[in-house]
Amino acid sequence: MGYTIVQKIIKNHLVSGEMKCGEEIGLRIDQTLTQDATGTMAYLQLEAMEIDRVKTELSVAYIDHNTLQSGFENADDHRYIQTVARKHGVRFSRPGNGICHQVHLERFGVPGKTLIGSDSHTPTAGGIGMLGMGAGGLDVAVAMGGGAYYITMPKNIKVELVGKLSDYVGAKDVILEVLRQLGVKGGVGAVIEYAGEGVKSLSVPQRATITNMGAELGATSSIFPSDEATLAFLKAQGREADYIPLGPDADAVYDECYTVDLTALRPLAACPHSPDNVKSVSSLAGMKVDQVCIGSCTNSSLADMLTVAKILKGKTVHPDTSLSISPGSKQVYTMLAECGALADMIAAGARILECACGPCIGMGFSPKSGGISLRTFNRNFLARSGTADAGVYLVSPEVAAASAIAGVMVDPTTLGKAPKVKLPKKFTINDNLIELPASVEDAPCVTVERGPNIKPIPKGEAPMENLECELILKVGDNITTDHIMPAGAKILPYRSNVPKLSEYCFTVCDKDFPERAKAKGGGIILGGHNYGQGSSREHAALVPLYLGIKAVIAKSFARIHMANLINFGIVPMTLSCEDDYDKIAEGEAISINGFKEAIKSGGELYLTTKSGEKIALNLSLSERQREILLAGGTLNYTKSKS
Ligand code: MIC
Ligand code: SF4
Repeated sequence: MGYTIVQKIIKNHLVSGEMKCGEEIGLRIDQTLTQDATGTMAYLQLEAMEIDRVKTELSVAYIDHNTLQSGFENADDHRYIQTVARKHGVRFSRPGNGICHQVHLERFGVPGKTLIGSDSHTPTAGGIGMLGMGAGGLDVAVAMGGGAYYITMPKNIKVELVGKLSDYVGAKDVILEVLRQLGVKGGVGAVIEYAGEGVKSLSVPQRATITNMGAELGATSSIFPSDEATLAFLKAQGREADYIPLGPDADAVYDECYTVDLTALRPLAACPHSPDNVKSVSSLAGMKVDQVCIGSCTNSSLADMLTVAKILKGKTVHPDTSLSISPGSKQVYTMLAECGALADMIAAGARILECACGPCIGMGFSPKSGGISLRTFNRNFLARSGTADAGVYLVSPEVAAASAIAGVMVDPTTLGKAPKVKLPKKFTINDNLIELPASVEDAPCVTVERGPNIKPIPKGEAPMENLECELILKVGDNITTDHIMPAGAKILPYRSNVPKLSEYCFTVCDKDFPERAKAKGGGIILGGHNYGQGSSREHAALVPLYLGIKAVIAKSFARIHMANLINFGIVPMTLSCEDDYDKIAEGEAISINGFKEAIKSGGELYLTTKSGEKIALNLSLSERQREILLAGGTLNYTKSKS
């Protein structure tokens, strides 16, 4: 039996476990990336593990999320990351160089290699045939130290692309269609491989838009073959030496197969508040639009930006609509300026932002009360934009630009012939904002600078023999990490300050939660399906840990969040019978006898409510994960092993 693309990469990087679907496997990691909102924690943990120099082929620290700097906090964190990177052998991508995933694709991604990043959209690298996976900062720190990265051996989903995209239909519409078909849980436990004749017609940045938003399917990763389009992209980046051809074997077997007919596809939009709430743009046409934001790691490539510039050229943004544009990288920004497209955007009235995440993570540009915002981004979770009652629609750059001019949602296929953009064969290459680390000899002389914003990381504790506490919060399905630990301009500056962050924990769902958790000394949380979907932020585990949360019971967990809970010693358990969810009420006192023993032995586990109801729980964990929980988290575990 032949191998799929991902199976080939896994086979070449396997350090432990068997390639059997559902089994835990350990992978050698070639490259890592961090961004600043998760990076401080990752490097604090690297230091705590006493790793002097990273052992990967390449590790890069990006500054792209917290660039508003409305106080000293972000600048403190940036300086810490810069100096710690310099000392420990990590390249540093300075603020202004662009969004981690876009820059990594342009300058560092290599087909056939493995990459983990402390950001859930690391699978963007799958656009270049690289196995990119989002991970918690602690897992990235372990990988920087040469340790393996552990995942569950995924199943393989094939998405066959047939035909060719029509005018005004883009890569965003392809992934929105996949989201429509599979839903936000459809990729859990799986990798998505794109195949079929339609692949050829898609450029690497288009492919990267699709693999980027594979994160919204809950997939472990998404990947395209490495072919002529990959070679052309690498050539344009002056990196053809990194090219290898890579595709599945002819007899590769997939667990599930889906088809997307590119020719039949029409512009789509993900409606509030979930990326899989997909409708046709034509059905929404005419809806008043208050704001349009173009950019993010999903749609900020040169081709996307040039298309937008062509649509805007000679026009003016509607008076009732505000348009922001953030190019994805310094390379894109520079090339837009060089060819004059930037002038067309400015002339049309676009508000040009720096090349960073910006509005995507609520760093400015929040919509008005009850406003409608069209965004070329990847997430439209409740309150993520910074305005809790705003409605965010995720659309392609074509829909976004056309709607910004009209002031209402426009189906661009009604506008006649689409503008054609021609990409240069060679891109402008200038890596002057990527700082190389100090040499091994000079590294000991580098002083790591720590500002007052950087507070110690809370420590996990070994589990109690028996657990007696309160069910302190009960939430529903698809709770995102933006619910658990919101981001945005007011909160993001405290990513290195867990005590301060804790004041905002779960406030999207329940504004009294932080106070209640503090007063009661913590407890247990009960969730529905796909608990913890979305970002890789380990703060969604660290902050509950700080508030005394000992365990989370859910119908099912999202992959990265479950790994983060275990890393910090919070025990993730599932309900053996989903209907039991209704039998436990918030505020109820509960007990779990033999809690520690069950973690040790893997035996059965029962929760007893005060009213005497007995509820069966599952702890489906690997031996390694049990040991981590018994040690009170990965830091303690790693120390005990060394
Ligand atoms: C996101 O898009 O939600 C983020 C912000 O990039 C997160 C990381 C973070 O919370 O810092 C992610 O996707 O992992
Ligand atoms: Fe940044 Fe948004 Fe991409 Fe997250 S999804 S990395 S916030 S641009």
